[in-house]
Amino acid sequence: MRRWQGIATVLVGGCGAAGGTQAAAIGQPTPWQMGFQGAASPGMERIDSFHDLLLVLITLITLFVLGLLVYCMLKFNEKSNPRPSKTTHNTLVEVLWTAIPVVILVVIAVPSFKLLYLVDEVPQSEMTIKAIGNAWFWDYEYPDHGIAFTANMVRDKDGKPAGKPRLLETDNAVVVPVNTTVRVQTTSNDVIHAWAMPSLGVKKDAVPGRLNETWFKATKEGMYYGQCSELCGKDHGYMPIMLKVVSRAEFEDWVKKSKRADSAPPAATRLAEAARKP
Ligand SMILES: [Cu+2]
Repeated sequence: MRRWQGIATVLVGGCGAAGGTQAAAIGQPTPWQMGFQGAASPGMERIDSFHDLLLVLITLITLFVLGLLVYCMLKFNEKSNPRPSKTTHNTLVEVLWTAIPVVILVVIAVPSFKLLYLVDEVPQSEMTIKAIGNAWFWDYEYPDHGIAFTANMVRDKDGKPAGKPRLLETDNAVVVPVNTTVRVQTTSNDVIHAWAMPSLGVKKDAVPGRLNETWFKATKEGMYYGQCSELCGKDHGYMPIMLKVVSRAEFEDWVKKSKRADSAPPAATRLAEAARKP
């Protein structure tokens, strides 16, 4: 039934469903979801609107080309046009089919580059989290707060809490305050992984021996789920990312509690030692 509901939504919703006008769940995927997950950061909102712009453009271009093809097939087939014209050039048409695609490309390029720089350049950040990929789990560090922990996936055999998404829940969540610019640094202890959070528009490779960075500013409180997004080995699909966006007061509480808990920085030490080696 759900399957047919999904198909019906696509047929009725048309471009709108794929374009994200349909209310998509924030923070996690839903069955038969067609568009992106709901946006909860300025970066993802811009990615959404850029996607919508491209969808409109590509739909108009496709319909236009289809119209031309149908027109040519009807008007210039052998029956309706037995004596074809020998015309080989038409200056106006040639100028148009050069100039119009250039204008379309410029219309695409301007928001594209704006978006590229928006997501690429980390603005003045208020805090940093470091995600360190391992085969197959994530280590996290909060250098500003002196917190470090490991997050492992909650497996079915460990008793998944009811109502929680399967294969996306971890034993420890990354916690960040709402409306705060967070710098995310990614690296890896073994192979290439990627730290990705769809609703926040974040995806960054975690490469051994290299420190990559990106950023996000979550605008809505709640639970967000992501996954390692670089094929990294046999358990690639089992190293999810769980991120909890809370109020600033709750975040401060969490920091206090986490500091009290014994959280020896496993990966930090290993990385620092590796960096010191010549
Ligand atoms: Cu991975």
